[in-house]
Amino acid sequence: MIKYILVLSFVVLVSCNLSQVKNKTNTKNKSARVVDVPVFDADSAYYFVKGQVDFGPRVPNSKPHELCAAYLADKLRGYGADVIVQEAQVRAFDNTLLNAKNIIGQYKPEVKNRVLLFAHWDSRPFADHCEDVSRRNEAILGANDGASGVGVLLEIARQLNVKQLDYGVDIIFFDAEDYGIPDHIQTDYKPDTWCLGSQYWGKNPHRKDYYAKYGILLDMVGAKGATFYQELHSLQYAPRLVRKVWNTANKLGYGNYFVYQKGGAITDDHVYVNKYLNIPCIDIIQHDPSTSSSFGSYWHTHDDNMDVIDKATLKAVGQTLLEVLYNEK
Ligand code: AHN
Ligand code: ZN
Repeated sequence: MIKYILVLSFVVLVSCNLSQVKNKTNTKNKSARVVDVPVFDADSAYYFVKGQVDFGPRVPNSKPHELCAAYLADKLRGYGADVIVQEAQVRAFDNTLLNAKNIIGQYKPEVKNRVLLFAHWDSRPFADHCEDVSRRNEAILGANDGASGVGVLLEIARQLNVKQLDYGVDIIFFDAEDYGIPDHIQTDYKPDTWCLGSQYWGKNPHRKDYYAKYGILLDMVGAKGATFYQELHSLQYAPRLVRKVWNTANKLGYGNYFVYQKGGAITDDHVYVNKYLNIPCIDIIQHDPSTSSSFGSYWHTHDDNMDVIDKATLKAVGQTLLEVLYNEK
């Protein structure tokens, strides 16, 4: 009997101690900042990608381009953003005058502390990497190259409207990114023939002295099995932000997408935002070293349609971004 009591009291003692330890860790967790991060809805993002692609190719000076601009501005307005459509006449490599529209959605425009999120919304007027030479002068649908980044950002806009952040956010859809001189016309790479909308905005921001503490560009973020390597300009301009985003993605279990390896140095909209406004920016852009372009086999071809879009990839990028945004002060 005495033996039993001894064993029993030992058990009681140990469990008391255990619950004390448990309580201690609980109090510790309570004192740490616990943030409720919204759940990114990949179905919704997919629907926003399809909404754009359904207009057809969104090439400046075309009807689908005009209709899609109205759709994007309406969506941002519907999700509570203060919208400015910046009209910019820009000169393409072949001297065409493009009526470009940068679509800007501002959250809490009066707040000084800001973060900038951006993507290009135009699609390429050529399919210069298409195997069928006879179709190289046809515009592409750009489901991944263009629409995917915008789709993810529209879903984030929807979330920002549901649960407000304390700081300001700007979502910019840049135009005329993909009008760069085509490879089937000239092989000389002329970086400044790309990113015409962001170059214009960098020199003429929608607000005088515009500044954001950092910027994140999404480009080709919807393809099945996409991998995002750490782009070299991003590492140069904003190495800490690259680390923060990649670490966040890996913590959430998206390590198959966000790879800890260096990618290429890509001329993209973030370069001009860095260059003209000194806002440290990164580019989350697909890198596939097994393809000749490094952007995937469908890049700048007619295969860049809804078939390449995978909700799981949209989710990995969108949830990572929300996690970063809602943990930011
Ligand atoms: C080039 O490297 C030619 N362009 C990268 C920017 C880009 C084009 N993003 C989408 N299409
Ligand atoms: Zn492109």
